Amino acid sequence: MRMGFRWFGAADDPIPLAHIRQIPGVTQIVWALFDIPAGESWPTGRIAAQVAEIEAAGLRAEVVESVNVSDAIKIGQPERDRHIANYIDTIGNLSRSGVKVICYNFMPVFDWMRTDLRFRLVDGSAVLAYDSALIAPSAEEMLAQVQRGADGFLLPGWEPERLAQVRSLFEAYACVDEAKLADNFRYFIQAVMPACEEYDVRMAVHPDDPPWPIFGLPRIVRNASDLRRIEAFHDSPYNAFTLCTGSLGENPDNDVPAIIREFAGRDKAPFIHARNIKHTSPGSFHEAAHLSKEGSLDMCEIMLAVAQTSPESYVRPDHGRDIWGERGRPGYGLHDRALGIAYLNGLWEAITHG
Ligand code: CS2
Ligand code: MN
Repeated sequence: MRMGFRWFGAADDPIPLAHIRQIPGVTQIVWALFDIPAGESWPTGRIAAQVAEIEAAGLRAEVVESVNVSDAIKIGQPERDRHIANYIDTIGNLSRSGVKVICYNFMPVFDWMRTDLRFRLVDGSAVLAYDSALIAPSAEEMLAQVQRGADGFLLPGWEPERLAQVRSLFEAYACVDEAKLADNFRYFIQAVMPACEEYDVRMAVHPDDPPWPIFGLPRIVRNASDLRRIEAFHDSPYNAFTLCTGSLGENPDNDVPAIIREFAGRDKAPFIHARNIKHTSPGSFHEAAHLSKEGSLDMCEIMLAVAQTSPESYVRPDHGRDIWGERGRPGYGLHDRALGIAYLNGLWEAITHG
């Protein structure tokens, strides 16, 4: 297991690299150039500067999350070939700075979705929560709702400047059903694979979060059979998955340890997001501390599955709670993610101890 920590860059993340360096076992920073729009290529100089900053703090920078895939690629619009050429450029540029894994997603319009960014647990900590009863009937009503509860932070994809595009994006997706989205996904994967194989950079798609359709938009990275379909686009270790235990586990029908065993067992899981969630009612959940008994997932079984099938995978804690008075970027505070790492390290040591 190569333990990592997601970091949003010196300008945007209140957590300094020096503090991350002090979490036992962390060797990797999971990073991105967040200001470059999807579809554009990442310049070599910017990449090298960011990697140098991370390495100067005594950490490595082998995992990028995310190089976002543009909606033009997902919809199959004419600009997609230019965007794919830029993506290929980025793959080459990242490889020259030692990047080994690119995490990305293939969700239309939005990244993850929650209805509450500061849901209070009985112990006073705050977590991200999703209550299907609170999902507004339209994306615009949802935005107003999210903004009210967001404390200045917004869900990814819900930035106010993007709202203007949201309506036209919804129109553009009107003709994209699951089959069409899967075709466009196949087209993308088949186009980037030669570069991944040449440059030794593994693509690792993140599951949809939540793993079911929202606002009538198709979602096709939800469960084991979806992952098998994606694997068949191009069967290679370079066409792989970020197995996010929380996202997959939000659907109680997904047997997360079995999914890890299946795909990591075929060398398709270079990156694991370890997170616990608690099911509350059908279609609803809140996030939880990493400890198994705080949520609905068996984190010990999950780490055992990783240890037995892909012990070299990169792992990071996924979202953490806000605790001890910290008011972090929702899901991305320091304290609870550090606690999560300490716990995952403990499981790992116990599981792998000779
Ligand atoms: C992440 C996702 O914060 C999170 O939940 O796991 O946003 C993830 O970075 C993207 O979906 C991957 O592109
Ligand atoms: Mn995740």
